Amino acid sequence: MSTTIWVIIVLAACALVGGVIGGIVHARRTRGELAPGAEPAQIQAPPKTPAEPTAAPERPAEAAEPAAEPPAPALEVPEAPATRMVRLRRRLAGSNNHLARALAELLSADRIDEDVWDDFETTLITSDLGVAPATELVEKLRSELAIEGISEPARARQLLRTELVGLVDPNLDRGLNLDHAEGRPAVIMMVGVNGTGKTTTVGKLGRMLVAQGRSVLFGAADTFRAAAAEQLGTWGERVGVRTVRGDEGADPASVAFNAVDEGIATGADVVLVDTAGRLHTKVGLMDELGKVKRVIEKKAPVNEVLLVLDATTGQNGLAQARIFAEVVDVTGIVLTKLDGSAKGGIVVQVQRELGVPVKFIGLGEGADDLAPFDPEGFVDGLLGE
Ligand SMILES: Nc1nc2c(ncn2[C@@H]2O[C@H](COP(=O)(O)OP(=O)(O)OP(=O)(O)O)[C@@H](O)[C@H]2O)c(=O)[nH]1
Ligand SMILES: [Mg+2]
Repeated sequence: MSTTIWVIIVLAACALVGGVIGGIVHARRTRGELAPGAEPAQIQAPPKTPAEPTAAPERPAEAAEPAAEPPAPALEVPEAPATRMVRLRRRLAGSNNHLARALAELLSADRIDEDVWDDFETTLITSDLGVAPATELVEKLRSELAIEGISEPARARQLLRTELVGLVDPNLDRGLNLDHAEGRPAVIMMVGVNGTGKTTTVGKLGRMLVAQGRSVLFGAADTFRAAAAEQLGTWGERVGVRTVRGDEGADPASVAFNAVDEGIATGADVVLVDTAGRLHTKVGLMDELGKVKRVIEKKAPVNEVLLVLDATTGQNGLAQARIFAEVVDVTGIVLTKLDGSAKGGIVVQVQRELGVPVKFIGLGEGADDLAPFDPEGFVDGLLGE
């Protein structure tokens, strides 16, 4: 073969190899594995710590394998309270910002006439503040602004903020009562209609309490569906809490009793009892709830009965609240799904109706999406900062 032919073959081979390598690099770049110009040796695994905890179930700590095996995944670390509040307040502002917008419109109007005030009052009413409080608030704001003149938007905003904080009532005691006698755990029951977020709230609250260094036990007193105890058990594994369960269809009161009994035996600080969702109109189911509470009280006093209300259900939540309060002496409210609702005003109505404070708000499905209720932070969230 002539030298020329050999040269052609070698060049063709080089081109082929070069093309293949180029193709591979291109493919990896388009998959995001390689930064332009990066050497393969510099490829790094994506960070393993997501910004927000994910719902992936994890194994409980006691199920860890012997030392030779890879270590069991660490329990999720709860988000620090400060960053949690900043993140949640932003989320609240995101879903409730029509109040902030209405205020901005009010203040930017050339002339605040009857129509402008009416629109503003309507916004307050549609955020579930209730007709009477909304009317009172508008009257107050009108007269104060008339005295002071509307020229200063910041002052008007300040006035509205003060009035709203007053309506939400900063003087109510919103602390979770965790007092308990030596050798007997504090008991907290979660009650409410179907799907409001009871089980999720037990999980989130358990995580908060564990982060405070308390020993916690879950009681799965929702025995209607096997899946309910499974769901709570998964939360328990995720936050490092044992879940006491019964068989499907077992008497919920006896499961609650057993959970508190185990809490006594193990010296737990808190037992959180999840109950099945029930329509407030079903008398038999409401009686059953009363029985669960009475049976627990044979072992230890119930510190708190938290009524879990879905903020998106609006006025219906008030009817539920009234009936649950009659049956089980509700001591606090957890208002969930405020992240998806522009109806933050329901806080005011439900507190007025029951005379018990909103103690926690749910702002998402994540494990850290529960916040102790703080009137000033809440109003700032509503008004947008
Ligand atoms: N966006 C949002 N979703 C929530 C919140 N709290 C709970 N959820 C979701 O609401 C749905 C129902 O939650 P669960 O905790 O199962 O409700 P439950 O009250 O235990 O339901 P039942 O036991 O069937 O009565 C789930 O998809 C939750 O992830 C919240 O604050 N925000
Ligand atoms: Mg449930």
